[in-house]
Amino acid sequence: MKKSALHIARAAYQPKLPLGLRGNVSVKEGAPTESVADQEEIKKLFPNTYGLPLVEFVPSEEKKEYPAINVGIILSGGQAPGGHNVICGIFDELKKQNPANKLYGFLMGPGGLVDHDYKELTADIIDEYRNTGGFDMIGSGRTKLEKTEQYESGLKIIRELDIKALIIIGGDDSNTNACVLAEYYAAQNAGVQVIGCPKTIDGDLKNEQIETSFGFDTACKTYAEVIGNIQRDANSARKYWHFIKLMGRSASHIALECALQTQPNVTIISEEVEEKNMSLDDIVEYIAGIVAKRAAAGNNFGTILIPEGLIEFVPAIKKLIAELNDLLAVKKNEVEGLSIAELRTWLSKNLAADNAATFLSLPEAVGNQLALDRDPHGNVQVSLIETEKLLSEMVGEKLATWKKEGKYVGKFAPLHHFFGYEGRCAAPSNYDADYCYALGASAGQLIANGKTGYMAIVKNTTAPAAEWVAGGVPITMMLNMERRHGEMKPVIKKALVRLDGAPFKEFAANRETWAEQTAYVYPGPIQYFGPTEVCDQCTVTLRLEQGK
Ligand code: FBP
Repeated sequence: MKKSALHIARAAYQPKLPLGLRGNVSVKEGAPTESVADQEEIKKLFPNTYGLPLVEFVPSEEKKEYPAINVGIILSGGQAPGGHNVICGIFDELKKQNPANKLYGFLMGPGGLVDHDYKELTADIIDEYRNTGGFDMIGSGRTKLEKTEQYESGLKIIRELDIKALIIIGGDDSNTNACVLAEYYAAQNAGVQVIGCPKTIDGDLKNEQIETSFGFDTACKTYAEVIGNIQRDANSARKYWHFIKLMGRSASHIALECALQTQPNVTIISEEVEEKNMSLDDIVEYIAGIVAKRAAAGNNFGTILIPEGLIEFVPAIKKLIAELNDLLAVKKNEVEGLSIAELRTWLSKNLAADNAATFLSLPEAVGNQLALDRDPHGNVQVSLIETEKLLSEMVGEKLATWKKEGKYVGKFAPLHHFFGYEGRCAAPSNYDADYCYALGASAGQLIANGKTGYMAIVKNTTAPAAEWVAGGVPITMMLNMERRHGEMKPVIKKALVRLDGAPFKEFAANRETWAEQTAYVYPGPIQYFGPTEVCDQCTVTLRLEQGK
């Protein structure tokens, strides 16, 4: 691999570890835990992994002897900056425990475990990837681990490679599956531990125990850099309205964080749209109102941030998707093999009247996306829906109507952008490089201490890294029962933007000023070398959430 100068310089960066993971480590165990809701049902479903205590790693005087073990890892789901550092953190921790320990990477996601596709990760491979972005060391995939045959096939290769523990690095769905797998192997007395690790740029895998998911920091900083660049261009040329769709499948954390970092003229937060029961037309009217107001002040330009999951939060569309999910799952046999035109006709007859009307009112391409292409976890592939174009078209139409009515609307020239894949493999910021490395080391310690059904966590990350606190949380503690495809399932509760939370409140207190004035902030590119106030800051979201 030909290396850039940054790649070479960055390889020498030694991620900082919390004090508790630096030397000899001992474990502090808390009281038994409960799931966040539906305790009786979750306890019944996870008899072997329910109620375990929280654990924290603290410095110790005693040097422990660790028997040699083999460990397997899987990268699951969408890429997120810092994944390689999790693997490096696991590798270094395992080698620190016992140089004879071995690490195997299953290739291209959970499918690699099922299909027995793997490679041993040796020091020379690991060193190539220190502090780099991407998941290309072993690749990732979205195969859902949910069937007994898959667990058994996995067990076969686990036995063959004499693997003692499996680490699944993934988002809420993948960690839910890790929990189910941990319970399955525990119930079988298979002697295989399963540990999860919180990954996703979307930032929606967080709760009392998980401060943030890794990759969110770097992805937001990468998007904020280009949004800032666009804003500087907009403010220089003063002739375009930029509609910018941002990744984040369901939650609007990325859009909110980017808004806090760059102060654009408009930011739509899906969770607010749902809460206020806004229709698509309400959103369009809101945006058009700001366009017209700025035009009246001579500003025929601006920036608009749109979360990619917006469409799913417009209440009428959410209701439609819920029925589509159930209907397409229950009537699978009837719809299999239908062409898209036939499926549209079938749906217009089989959906409830109000949902059918919503379905048919949507532009055909959007309706088709909702009815068709789900990922293996059943998610609507919102990254493929061009919400930014849909909204700008509708805003253009609204402004044209207002113009006909005699209202001054100025000139409206929209441009479209989608920032998603551009940020998922960026070289991790110092925050993500350190956070991921510590998560990896923490996962290694959870294994050494015989834990299963746990997720590695690192807390207090708004403080300097030495003061971070590493440990583990039983995954069952984060579960609740939710309806998925017509059935109640135990799942990790997804963290959406809280409208009563400090980040949203900060945004809401300022958005009117940002709409009318041109109050852009230009964050510039992520800095890896330099003063700590430039290089080592966490997200504004995390800082505000922690009242810092
Ligand atoms: P994860 O939830 O697996 O981390 O993926 C997040 C994400 O980047 C979303 O923001 C986006 O909607 C989706 O992945 C895109 O998926 P794909 O990579 O399959 O196109």
